[in-house]
Formats: sequence, structure tokens, C-alpha cells
Amino acid sequence: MQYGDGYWKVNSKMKKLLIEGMHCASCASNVERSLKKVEGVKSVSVSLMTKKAIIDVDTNVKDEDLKKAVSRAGYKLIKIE
Ligand SMILES: [Cu+2]
Repeated sequence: MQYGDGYWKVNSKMKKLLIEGMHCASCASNVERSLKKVEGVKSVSVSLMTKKAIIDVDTNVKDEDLKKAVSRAGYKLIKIE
């Protein structure tokens, strides 16, 4: 049996975070680093162009924790899709 990508996705879901205040690549990496520190966040991909972070998280990760992580980095989480 293979424990590939499909396996861990069972207990995780994708979320799109709309983030305000990112201006350059280092802003994006600040956000990325901060989100990765949140317990249960498995992958983070930040796009400066769309102002979105696409993340894979455990289903038990709270939106509130994501919001805190973004504001800790100095940015604002506008909404979660
Ligand atoms: Cu910047």
C-alpha cells in the first residue's frame, strides 16, 4: 500500500485565504512561514498576485488560529473560502 498524497488528504481540506497587506515576495514568505507554524497546517502556497494563500489543513484546525497567524505576521485575513 502506498502512503502517497491521497492518503493524508483524507483528514485534511483545502482552504483559500484572502489576505490584505502583502506587497512583495518577502511579505508572501512571511505569511507562508507564519501559517506553516500553525498546528495542523500541512502545506501553504501564497500567491502575491491574487492575494491568496491556498493551504491544506487538518479538518480540526480552527479558522481563528489561521487568522491569528496571519495577523502575527503583520497582515490581515479578509476571508476564508
Ligand atoms: Cu513586502
